[in-house]
Amino acid sequence: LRQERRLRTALDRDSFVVHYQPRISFDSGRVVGAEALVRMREGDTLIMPGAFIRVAEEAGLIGELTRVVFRQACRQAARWRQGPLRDMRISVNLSPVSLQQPDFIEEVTAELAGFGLSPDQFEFEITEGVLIGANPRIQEQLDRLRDLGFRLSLDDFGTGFSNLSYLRRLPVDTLKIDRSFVSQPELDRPIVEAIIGLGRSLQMKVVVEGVETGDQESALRRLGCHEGQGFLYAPALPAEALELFCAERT
Ligand code: G
Ligand code: G
Ligand code: MN
Ligand code: NA
Repeated sequence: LRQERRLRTALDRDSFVVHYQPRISFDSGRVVGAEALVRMREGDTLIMPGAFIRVAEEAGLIGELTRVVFRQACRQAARWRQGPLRDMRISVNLSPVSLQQPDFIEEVTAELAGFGLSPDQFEFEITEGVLIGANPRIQEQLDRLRDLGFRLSLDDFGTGFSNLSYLRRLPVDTLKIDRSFVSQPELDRPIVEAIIGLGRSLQMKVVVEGVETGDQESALRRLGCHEGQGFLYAPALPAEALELFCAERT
């Protein structure tokens, strides 16, 4: 309950900041996108999402939090639109709870329109867990998002026991291999190879999270991953720091 009150207060005071972790193409070495990762500001400290996302879901506040994050991401995309980062695609994490909210799609399309942005500048990351129940409502919402032009990715892939026949019917573009197979403690080659094979045979892009060393990067590239994210490149950064990071890499 105390956690819930902190969250409520933070929402009332608009105390959330979004940081952006770059996603790198293994082909070109360039930044092709960034994942929006929310932090809660309390005084001088930034609280990481692991400490409050679950609370938000349980307290019925995740819809509001997602709205706050998506709005900040839109504001940022609209700024980046004007300069060298104009092609940056922003990935926003979606809780399965948001997908079940009836007006969710109307809200995001209205928000985009308000900023003059188009859906193809955004990707939604959905955790593999949404596949467990093969929920027709979720499938329908994902189809609608895809039809509107949003990209969709399955996050934390490999940890959620997904129903593979259901995976085939989902309008998902990208698999994000969970970082636990990459760097904790080392590359789990058989699992990573299997996921890459699955993704490629379903014509999906395969992105790997948690890339921490150059050796991991070369191995992953050889195995056929398309893009990577991780501390080898950068942690999640404030928007201005991401701009500098991109400027230094090109
Ligand atoms: O920022 P950090 O690396 O600690 O993120 C941990 C996890 O928190 C991420 O893997 C992601 O799943 C989740 N997360 C971060 N930001 C958001 C958000 O805006 N919405 C939701 N639903 N989850 C988020
Ligand atoms: O959406 P997701 O839960 O996967 O969010 C990414 C999380 O992974 C964030 O909490 C981020 O801080 C963390 N992370 C990002 N890159 C790395 C990395 O290279 N190594 C490790 N250990 N964690 C990472
Ligand atoms: Mn994610
Ligand atoms: Na993940």
